[in-house]
Amino acid sequence: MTTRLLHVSDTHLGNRQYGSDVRREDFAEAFEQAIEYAIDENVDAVIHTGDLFDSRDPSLPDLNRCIDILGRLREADIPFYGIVGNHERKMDDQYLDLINKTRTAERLDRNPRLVNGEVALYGIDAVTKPAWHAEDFELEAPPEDAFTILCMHQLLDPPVPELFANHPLGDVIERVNVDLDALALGDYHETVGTVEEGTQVWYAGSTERCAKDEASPRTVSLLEIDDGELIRREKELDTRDFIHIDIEFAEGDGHAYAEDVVDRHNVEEKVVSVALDGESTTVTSRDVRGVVMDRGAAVCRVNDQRGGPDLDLSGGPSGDIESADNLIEEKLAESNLSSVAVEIEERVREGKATPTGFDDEVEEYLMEAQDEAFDEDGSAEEEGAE
Ligand SMILES: [Mn+2]
Repeated sequence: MTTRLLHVSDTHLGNRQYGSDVRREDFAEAFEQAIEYAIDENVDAVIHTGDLFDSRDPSLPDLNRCIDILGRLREADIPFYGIVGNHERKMDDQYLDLINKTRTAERLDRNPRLVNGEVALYGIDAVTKPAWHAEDFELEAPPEDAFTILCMHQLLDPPVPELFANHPLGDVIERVNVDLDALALGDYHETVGTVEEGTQVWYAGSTERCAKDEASPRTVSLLEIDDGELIRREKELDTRDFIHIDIEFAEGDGHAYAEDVVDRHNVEEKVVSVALDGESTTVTSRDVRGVVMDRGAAVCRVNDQRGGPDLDLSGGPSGDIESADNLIEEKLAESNLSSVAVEIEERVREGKATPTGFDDEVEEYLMEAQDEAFDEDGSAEEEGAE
């Protein structure tokens, strides 16, 4: 028997990239394309490795749209299995749980879901950096002879280049108690893969460009599992083109000059980023945006670097400023807190007080943690330093 799965990831539904509703629609359409492909290919199931939504509070229209698209899968009798990514992660219930109630999606966990009686799917939601060292990677044992696939949403090296990765891949392979045949990953938006100690490891990539440096084609991965062997093929999605235009101004260059430079490019229906360099002139970035949009661009973003000192912003905050949450988690990870402290910090940061308030909630949580740590058999749970 052959089992065929479609691996989709990082769809970021609701992303109004560059403040554009056109882009928001693009993200929905890319997801739609992936799901249509799953239906055309009549796969046995779709797996999604997180960041289904771009934010932890997706709008009602985004949620509705998502359920509509997933409804088509359901009509085709194809189950959709997902995990929670860092972008959409909430403290308690997840939007995926809500969608689950419409019976169009199911959340993977540490118990295997069997597809065709031969492929065991597991899922571990995105683990924050500070919680990583205390995370429990224990999975329920799979049925004998099952092909095991674990879905996660983390930046692991390899195949993610060390510079962008958060943890070594070996961490996962070592800490998971089950013999994994495959590790299907999300979070990294490029399509890359590797093999480690007999485990096939790969990222399906995002379905739309979340940043202009995500230049390569967006893909989903078609998995064919036959007799314990996995063959993976990438399917390219048809997404909107990005184009970059540099306009170097000399003194006295006016509107006509900007038009000339723009006219050397076909901007129609594209996402256009323009960098203005050189001398400050009377032409404003708004003027340039007008020129580009007049020529039929879908979205235009202008970065005016004229006149000022030559700043190299490539490594710093440009279009995609790292979120404050990331920076906080970065610092917390360095302080090596216990899982209890990490959880409390997260609840405070999410800032959603229960009706009884934070005091009671935290107190209750601490009591539970205490009970758990010093339970009857006297075995204190191993944790990092408080
Ligand atoms: Mn993502």
